[in-house]
Amino acid sequence: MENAEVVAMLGEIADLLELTNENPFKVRAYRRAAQVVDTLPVPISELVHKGELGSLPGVGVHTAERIAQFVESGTCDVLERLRGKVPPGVMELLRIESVGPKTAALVWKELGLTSVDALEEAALSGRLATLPRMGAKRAEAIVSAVARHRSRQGRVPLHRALPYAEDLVARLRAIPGVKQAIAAGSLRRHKETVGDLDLLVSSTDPERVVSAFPKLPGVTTLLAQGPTKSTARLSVGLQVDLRVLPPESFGAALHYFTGSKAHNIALRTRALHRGLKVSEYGVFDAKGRRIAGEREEDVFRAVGLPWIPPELREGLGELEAAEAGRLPTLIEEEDLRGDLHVHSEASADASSSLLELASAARGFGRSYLAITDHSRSRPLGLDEERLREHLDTIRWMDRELRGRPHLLAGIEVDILPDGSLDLGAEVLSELDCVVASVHSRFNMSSEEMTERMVRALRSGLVHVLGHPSGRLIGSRDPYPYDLERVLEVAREEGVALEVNAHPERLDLTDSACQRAKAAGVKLVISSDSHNAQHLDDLRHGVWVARRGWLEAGDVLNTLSLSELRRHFRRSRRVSPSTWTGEGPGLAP
Ligand code: DGT
Ligand code: CA
Ligand code: CA
Ligand code: ZN
Repeated sequence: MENAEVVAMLGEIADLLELTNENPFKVRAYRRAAQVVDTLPVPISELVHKGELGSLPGVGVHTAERIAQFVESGTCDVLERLRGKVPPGVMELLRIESVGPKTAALVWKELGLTSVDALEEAALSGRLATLPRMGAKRAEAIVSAVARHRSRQGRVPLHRALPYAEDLVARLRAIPGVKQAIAAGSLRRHKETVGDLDLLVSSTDPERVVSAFPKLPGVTTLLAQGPTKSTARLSVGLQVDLRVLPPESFGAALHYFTGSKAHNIALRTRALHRGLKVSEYGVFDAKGRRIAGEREEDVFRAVGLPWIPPELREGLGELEAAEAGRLPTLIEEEDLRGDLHVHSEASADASSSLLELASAARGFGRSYLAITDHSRSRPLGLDEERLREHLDTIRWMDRELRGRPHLLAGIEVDILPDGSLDLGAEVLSELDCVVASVHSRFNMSSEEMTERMVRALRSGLVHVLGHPSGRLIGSRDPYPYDLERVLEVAREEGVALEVNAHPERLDLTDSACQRAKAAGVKLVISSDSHNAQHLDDLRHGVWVARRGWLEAGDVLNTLSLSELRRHFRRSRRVSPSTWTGEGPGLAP
């Protein structure tokens, strides 16, 4: 059992409790427990089996019992009892942006709405607007949120799908006679969300694989089955297409099922011009002889091209680039030398100490780490006085660590609605790394939001614009803003844009990375970790960058610390006397 499943269970109980109007203390207890489990560095099932759940701070006896039950049996009594009280359609309402448990409870109790369709109908007919605290404007917002909800339905964020794909692939590899197994499709292209999993197996005994597949753990419903393929649904809702191929076709199938469809069509057209036919079984010449198929790179070679990384296979010019010898040398995780956006326990929503962060970063091979906690307008955020104390601690810890890794003193400073920064220029100009982000008032017009961001970029104090669009995958759309204008100003000011690697943010997106590069703007890939474990999230940002055709040279945190500091010095205009460019103990 994954910790994420326990987190989801606790969250669902909290939602159900709120919907049924139960004691807010209970609700909070479950939410806090969910947070604790989410940042647990070990599998929760281990703690359950050792009887150590009770030692977790923030998890009460009652909650611990529910968790243990859930880990043992896949469900628990409280969850089942509550599910019996709330129609599933009402829970579905919570997946709509701007509808929380309070609103869902209100429309359910007052108007008897138990489905997304009914909610939309009530909003359109004006019935919704008559409810207390509702009004025409909110009803209108709900109508458009429902439309967005529908358009993304069924797609799963990559990071949620990955563990299931990896688990199934490992189990398929263990079936006797299986030579290779791999997850293809959008997952292999590292798209931010996947529609379904496409698993490929190389075996000379397809029957054995196809009959073993439905019995694998987590596979619940068999939807279709043939001699070499199968489609099933997992208990978590994800659909899986399985294909078994003979070894001589495996490379061709891997290419075909990696897609994308647009890439495949472009490649097939190219092959046709050369008198060749490409299918999932191989590349065939005019006489029907197979000239490639066992290895994927041979498929490309057969049509006169070098192997193209899956992230580029979107039919957006990758064949032309390959033909011209101009494929980018895509950035790799190993190219990243540091992380420039990390929260310590000095942020209310984060939990690791400087030392924990430093040792985890060292374990991941990072040579520097910028500690960027929240500024004063966030709950319990740092004001100037507390920031200065925090700075001293960071500098002290940096000296203690002796470069393993280097700690940079930074901040994630709020960009206030008028575009000013949440802390004074003097303290900001002392910092090694200033990330500026929008965290409030998302509902501005595009013009206002663009102006707000431009003003922050023009401050001469900012190194990095954090999570530029504010979107959360599957739950919050980006606020409207003019990316081209922001890029233009960022280039003029020498400010980098962040690829926030938090797997629910991935902000900038792949295509925005490409536009940033075209506009001459540098990027940084940052984890935005709120816990030491999440420092590992950088790989998600690397995938986005690769899909955006970025090379190591486009990304600032591939630089050594001394190069990075030189770059940051050049880009900052405001330098008070205290700013010498070399903080104490921060020798490059
Ligand atoms: P997804 O599942 O929506 O996230 O996206 P994919 O790319 O994984 O798409 P999927 O699962 O429908 O199919 C897997 C691959 O199979 C797809 O990327 C390319 C290939 N494929 C599927 N249908 C077609 C087709 O009609 N023509 C061609 N040329 N290739 C196809
Ligand atoms: Ca797929
Ligand atoms: Ca599929
Ligand atoms: Zn932030």
